[in-house]
Amino acid sequence: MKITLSTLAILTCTCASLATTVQAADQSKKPTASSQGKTLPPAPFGAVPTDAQVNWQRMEFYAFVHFGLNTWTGREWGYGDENPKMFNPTDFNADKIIKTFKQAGMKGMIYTAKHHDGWCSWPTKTTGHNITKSPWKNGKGDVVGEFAKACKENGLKFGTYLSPWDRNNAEYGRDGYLKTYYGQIAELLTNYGPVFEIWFDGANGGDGFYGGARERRQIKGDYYNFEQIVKNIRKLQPNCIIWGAGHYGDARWGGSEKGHVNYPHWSTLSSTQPGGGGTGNRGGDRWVPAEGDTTINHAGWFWHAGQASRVKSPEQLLNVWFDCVGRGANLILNVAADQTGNLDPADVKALLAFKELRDRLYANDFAKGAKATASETRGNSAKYSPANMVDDNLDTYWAVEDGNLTPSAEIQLAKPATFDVVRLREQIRLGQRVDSFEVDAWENGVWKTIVKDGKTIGNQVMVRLPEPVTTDKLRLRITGSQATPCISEFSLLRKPVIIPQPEITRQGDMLTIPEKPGFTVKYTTDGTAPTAQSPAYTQPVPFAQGGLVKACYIDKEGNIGPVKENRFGIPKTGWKIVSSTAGDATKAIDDNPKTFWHTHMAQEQAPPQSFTVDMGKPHDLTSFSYLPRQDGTCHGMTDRYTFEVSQDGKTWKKAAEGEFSNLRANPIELNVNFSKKEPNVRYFRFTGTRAIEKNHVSAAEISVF
Ligand code: FUL
Ligand code: CA
Repeated sequence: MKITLSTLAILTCTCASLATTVQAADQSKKPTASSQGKTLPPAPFGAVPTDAQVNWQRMEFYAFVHFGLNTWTGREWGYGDENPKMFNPTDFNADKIIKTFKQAGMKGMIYTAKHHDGWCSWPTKTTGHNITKSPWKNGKGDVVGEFAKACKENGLKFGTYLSPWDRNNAEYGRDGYLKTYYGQIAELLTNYGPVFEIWFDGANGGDGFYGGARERRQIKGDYYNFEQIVKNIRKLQPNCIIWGAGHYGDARWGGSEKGHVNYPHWSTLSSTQPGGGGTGNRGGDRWVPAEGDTTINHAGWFWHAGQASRVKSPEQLLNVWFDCVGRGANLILNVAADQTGNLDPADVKALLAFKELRDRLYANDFAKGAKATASETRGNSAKYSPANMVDDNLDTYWAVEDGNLTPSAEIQLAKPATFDVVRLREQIRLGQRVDSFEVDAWENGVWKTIVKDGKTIGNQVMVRLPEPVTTDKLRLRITGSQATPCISEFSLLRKPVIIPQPEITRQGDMLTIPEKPGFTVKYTTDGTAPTAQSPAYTQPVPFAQGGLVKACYIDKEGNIGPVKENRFGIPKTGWKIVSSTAGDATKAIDDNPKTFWHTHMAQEQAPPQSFTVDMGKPHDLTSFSYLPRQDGTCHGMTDRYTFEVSQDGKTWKKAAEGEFSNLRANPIELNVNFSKKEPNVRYFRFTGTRAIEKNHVSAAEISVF
């Protein structure tokens, strides 16, 4: 990765108009880097981004769309034997979806052209398991093409996800598949115009259909030959950001499927130090910035029936924003399309409310245009003036002499401002340099430190203050850096005041919604949206049946906050464990997500392990759910299960069996719909038949609906 002449030209552009705000630096000091009377910019430090990476990091926010056969089966990972005939959206309109993304401030979208199930959503020549076999548009459809076109027409960038793991392909795990896979990459990068990013998912190998073999296939680390894949992509689309791809890609995973990235945060990775993923490696030799990925809906990556009750609140999304974009990473937010081919209205509502919160956050940068002075200015030159930090221009920056690793600068605002977010940005074209910083506010005639122990800055850092601060003068102190710091931006923002969204919990037969000072709580149990006229919550509410509960806070002015929906299963009061093969199964039916049933690591407690429940009375059931343990480990999480039902505890019937997918990366509650309603069920038996880690079985909660 090299810094090009054109980027240097941008970096050294003259900002003469800003010269008046520069305080005279120490005249006795000689610029360390000058040539024929001109002050040279600081030399790049360590790994630096390519132009394509800089442009990509400036996008900040784009959509992920998971849409394929799983949308019809309700699975998160298809096995590979799904019938392409299922794919038949009644009302798919790419333009409408992309317009929503645009309205939400997203700069692009990435579509799952092929997920792990191997079904290709474009008319590929590489496999018959594709959209030409689907009834949609009489086999003439091309979802990739429609999304690419809609992106182009609406000014968004188009990207694609192409799962390396292919549970359909008979040759998967052998040489034969590689040719197919390379062919798919080539088709996607040749036939659909510019692709801004291609995603190579890390979930690889395991059991699958594999052309009918129905077996487990493990692959070795270098099976796909990503070095070669990357070379091929560079030829086809040199500006395409390659996500993942072992040690050869341009961008890395943020480290969780919650969208968060860690702090301190480095955009660099080291070829010699393994790990680093979430935080990156300080002083790493490759510029590989992070992308935080998450879904707007707790139900998973694909659309699932009834998921409206699991959408994230605008406030939760804003917190993701701070923990991702606010740490210098990009955010890819999944908004899945449903069986009609539309986005879920509940998701869209949250997405647009989230946009409004960001608009309010960015409405005023109180530091913009402030008078800036510094302990030192490189070459005493306007090009490196501290005023460049408050000019709302990412290309200009404040710099000091080489060797000065701990400079400071002050900004004087025209009038006092109240803010609770401090944002700083480095000129990343010159590498990531700063190790630590602090920020002081001038309050009552003294400096008060408002940001203590700030660590990395990099592409950007947004520090949320515990309380709003009011002042008209601030000081930035860089307290440690690897090379002379180059600071592009220093901003002061105010978080929007948000009406929170309530949490609704159930213990036994009673619903609880926390009350908040300054708000009334309104709720409904009949499926309608709560309004000012709905019942007010003042004490736990009896709720003996399962079903939908909705609640919201209303402030003193009558503003209604975001509505929280919860879908509760059949109440667990009176349930009894009839038998269990091992462990304390009451922990899986105690309505407490923190406690969990588990068997032990002993031969006789290895999967399959099961427990049987007597619900005390009969219910008509349509689905059940499995909540994996929530304590941060995957031990005993069961990725294969059977679920049996009985009316009398003697005659049993299998109501469902299958796979829980993606538990390791995204351990959420997974719902399984029965193929038909099971009437008068009084007993059920859950069996975990395989564990993803350690040879025993665990479950935090089993619920029925
Ligand atoms: C994961 C996959 O296994 C999930 O299904 C999803 O596509 C997510 C974005 O990446 O690793
Ligand atoms: Ca529990």
